[in-house]
This record gives sequence, structure tokens and C-alpha cells, in this order.
Amino acid sequence: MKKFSLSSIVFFLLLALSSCKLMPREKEEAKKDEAKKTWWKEATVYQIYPRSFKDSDGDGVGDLKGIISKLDYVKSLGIDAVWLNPVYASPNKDNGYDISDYENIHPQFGNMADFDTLLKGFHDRGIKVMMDMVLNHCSDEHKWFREAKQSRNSPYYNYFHWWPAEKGEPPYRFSIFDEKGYGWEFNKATNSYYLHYFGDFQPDLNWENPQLRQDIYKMMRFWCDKGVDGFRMDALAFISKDTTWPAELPAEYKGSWPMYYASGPHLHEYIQEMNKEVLSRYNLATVAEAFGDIPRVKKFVDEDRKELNMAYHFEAIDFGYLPGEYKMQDPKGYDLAQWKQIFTKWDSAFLDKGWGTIYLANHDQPRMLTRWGNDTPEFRDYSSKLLTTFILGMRATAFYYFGDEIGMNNIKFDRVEQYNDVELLTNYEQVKARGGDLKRFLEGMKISSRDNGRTPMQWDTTVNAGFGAGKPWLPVNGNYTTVNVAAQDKDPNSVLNYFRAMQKLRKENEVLIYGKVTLLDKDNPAVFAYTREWKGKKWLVLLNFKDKVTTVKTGLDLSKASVKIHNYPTASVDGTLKPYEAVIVEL
Ligand code: TEU
Repeated sequence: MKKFSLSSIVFFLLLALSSCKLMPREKEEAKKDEAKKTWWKEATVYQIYPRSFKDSDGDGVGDLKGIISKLDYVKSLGIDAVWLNPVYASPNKDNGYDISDYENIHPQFGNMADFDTLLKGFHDRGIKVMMDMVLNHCSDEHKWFREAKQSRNSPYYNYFHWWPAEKGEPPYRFSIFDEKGYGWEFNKATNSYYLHYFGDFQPDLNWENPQLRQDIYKMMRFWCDKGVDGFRMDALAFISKDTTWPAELPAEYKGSWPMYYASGPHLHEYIQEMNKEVLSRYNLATVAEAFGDIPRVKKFVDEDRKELNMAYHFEAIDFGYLPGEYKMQDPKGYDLAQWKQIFTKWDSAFLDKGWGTIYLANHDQPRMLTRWGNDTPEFRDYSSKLLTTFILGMRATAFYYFGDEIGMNNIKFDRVEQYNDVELLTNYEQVKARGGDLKRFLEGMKISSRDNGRTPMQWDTTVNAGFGAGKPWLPVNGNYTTVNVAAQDKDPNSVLNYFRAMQKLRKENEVLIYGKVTLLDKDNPAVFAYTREWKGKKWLVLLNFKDKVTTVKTGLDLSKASVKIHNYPTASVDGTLKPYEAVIVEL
């Protein structure tokens, strides 16, 4: 073995020490940044609403075989993961969010063998699969509830929240999907009321009961053992309740019931337990529907707390509705300057801990083009591309709703009979019961109702837009003859091919994923402008959200800017933007 002299050892030691001292702070930061990278931070998650994607057997309802027939299409989008809305056995009163058997597939969607084929099909194409987990409530047809409602002595009675009738009327609780807006339902056999924050067919599960929690974890492990890659956790913030059941909500929650209902005293204790019992044992990506302000939402995703990876908030998506009314959009439109502040505030919330999400639509929302863009023939393509540029141009995991990649827009039903959604139907009854203006309500719903986002996927110009041979469960939007996948696939300038290009740009450039976001010209009422900075690169994103030519003051030298993507045939990089123009440049 070669021997080193003392002096050479001292020399090397000094060299090592000095290089440590000299290591610039940025280098340390960069190292930390590298360590924080994960696949799900870099992912675009494509959400598939199975009922509406593709129907293989002609019963009018989309199914797993239908999705299987479109695996290559999904792959062609360049996305990283899919989130499937619930496909479990369910009476479907809330389209699968009322689960009667968590470990089985609804026959309308297929069977477990179809699910396994689907999972393998996605995995073979390098696409991860996230399942929807509904853990706050189940269906009243679930075995647990069918047993529980028989007798107070049933081993399942304590799987739910009950108020014994001998104590009188239960303390008022709101229910979001109840015609009377009342969250307790009387059950004769047990002479008690059960709690349901959602429909009366969706009894809330009692997470205070350790046996229930263990059954839930076991069920989650069943899916993990199958190889699913993550969970989207429905209404998770509601699982823990204040079971002292005060009659009056504490003063600080007056007028904001979801905050109170959604942050029970043991919420994070249960999520940490779930992490220990399930999540930490697998390599998963998790995202929760989380209500509340930044400090509350951060708790779900702070790595040190060992809970979840991501949470999505509602502040941006609920923006622009009239206060105190159910989803009535302000006729004046929304104030872009304030909306920008919401996004940048949430972006900076996760600078040190956690990670954000971004979305402009999902199955609980109308089509993003109608709500946040402009669905007139003149501007539909430009504004669809603009919204895609925005979603994939921010620092957050992107959740992108099926159909938005071809610019589908709201169907805008005229009559209440045309709707299917339990949320709309119960809210209609509430307005009716208080003698409200039903015409105005239905007008408002043309913009905001959930069914607008649930119409069948528009594949081609054949019958039912190629969705399936049978009459679809919700009508196809009449514009399918022009707005469809087949036509856009062939057109290099289509909304669809723009989505693919934008997704590719994001994948190939870390600056779009991890780059720091700095809002520019923040009071500009028409333009969303920001830079992204990462490892010495600086990119500028310019988005004109309005239908008029406008200007933006970035204070930057744009003379040498090189265009990375744009939604008009030629890009303007002179501070002027055409209606709904979107452009990303490298500075
Ligand atoms: O939504 C949770 C939720 O709180 C909804 O009320 C949501 O805010 C509302 O639909 C917006 O209009 C989840 C699911 O995403 C939704 O589809 C279900 O209906 C609901 O839970 C009940 O499970």
C-alpha cells in the first residue's frame, strides 16, 4: 500500500477544508434543490372522468375497456400520470362518490380484470395511475351502513356518527347535497340520526373509531398492493369532526362553515397514522382536497410532518362568484389583478416546505375555456392555448382535465330536466323552496354547473362524437363536428397539438418546473406576466387574458428574447399582446 507523508496528508486536509469554506452558498442551495426533486413534482396529471371518456359496450356510460382503447391517445399527450375518478361499486347517486364496495369495480365500468389490464396498459406506457379515495363518507348501501342502521348493537354502528333521538333534535349541521340543506337524517330502527355532510345517501364515516380506520388502511393497502401509484383524496379535510357537537359554531367560523367542518381536532393525527400504516410503505404520490387558508393547507404537505405530498386549494377556482350565493358568477367578470395575487401567494406558500398544485378545471367545475377563457368561435382556440400555457407554465404539479386539451366548452343546458348532477338538483330545490329566482339560477348554472364539465369526450364526427354507440348518459356538446380529437390530431396548429408542444417544452426544460416565479406588472388588469428562473436561466411568460390588444410593462430588455412557444402565427415580443395571446420567451 502506498504510504503518504505527514506533510502531504496535512496538505490534502487543508485543501479539503478550504474548498468546503469556498463552496458558495448557491452551490449548497442547488444541492438541496436537487435532493428535493421527485417525479410527481415534475408531473402533469391528466384527469379521466371514466363515465365520460369512452364507452366500449354501447350502454351510454364510459368504461374501463373504453379507456383501454384510448391508452395510446393518452400516451400521445406526453403526460406523466392519470387520476381516475372513482370506479368502485356504487349506486352512482353522486357518480361514484358514494361507494358501496371499495374493493370492487362498478359493473358499468367493467371488472377487476379490466382494471388490471388498464393499470398494466398505463404502466407499459410509462404512465402512473392515481386512484380517487373517498374517505369521508361511503354509500348508504355499503355493507357497513346496511348493518349499522339495523341496531345500536351492530359492530358497525360506531363506523358512523349518530345522534340519539332521546337527546332531542341534533345540533344543526349543513349538508351540501341535501334539499333542505340539513346534515342529519333520522333512522327509525336505531332511533337516532346519522350525519351526512354530503347527500343523505352518503353517511359520514366515524374516524374516531380505530377499527374503522384500520379497515380503511387495509383497503388502501389492497390497491397499493395491486400497484397503483397514488391517491387523490376526496374531501379529506372533513374526516375529523368536533364530536362535542356544539349547537353554535365558534364565533370565528360564522359564515365559513367548511373551515369549521373541515378541520377537526384529530385530522392530522389520522393522516399521520395513515402515512405510517399505508403511504410510507409504498412509493406513492398523494394529493388531498384541502379546504382552508395557507397555514392549514401547508400542514398537509410539510415533509417534516409525514402526511401527504400535495393538496389543492379552492381560492383561485372559487374566485369571481358573487358572495353568499351558490356559484353565481359576477356579471362583471373576474378581476385578473386579484386572481394573479392568489396564484402568486399560493406559489410562495410552498417555497420552503411542501409543493403546490395548479388546476383550472376538474369534474366539480365547468369547462375552463368557458369560465376562465372565451368560448366564442373567434377566441376559443387562442384562449384554450393561453390557459394551457398558464397551467403548464407555473411552478406546481399540473392537474389537467380530459377534454380541455381539445378546448371543450360548457354545454349550457336551458332546463333543469337536462341536468344529472345531484349538487345542481338539490341547489335548485333550495332556491325553489325559498322562492328564489329560478330563471336567474339556471342562467348562472350555464357558466358554473358541474355537468358542463362532464359531457362525453369528443373523439370524432361519427355518432355521439365517437364516444360510444348508445345514447350517452349526458348529451354530447353539439360542437363536436368541429371540436374533436380526430380533426385536431391532423392539424399542426390545433389546440391539441399546442397542448402536446407545451407539455414537451415543460418536460424538456426544468426552468418551467422548478423555476422561481416572479410576478411582473402586477396591477395590469389584462396581462398575467411572470418570469421563471432556474440555474442561470430566465424565462418570461406573457399571457393576455382579455379580448383586446393590450400592453405590458415588464421592465426587462426583450430585444434578444428567443421565443419558446406562442399561440399566434407570429409572436409579439415588443410589449404588445394580441387578444388572448400567450408567449414564452427565454431572456
Ligand atoms: O368534492 C368535495 C367537495 O367539497 C365538493 O363539494 C366540491 O367542492 C363541489 O363539488 C364543488 O362544486 C368531492 C368530489 O370531488 C365531488 O365530486 C363529490 O361530489 C364530493 O366530494 C362528495 O364526495
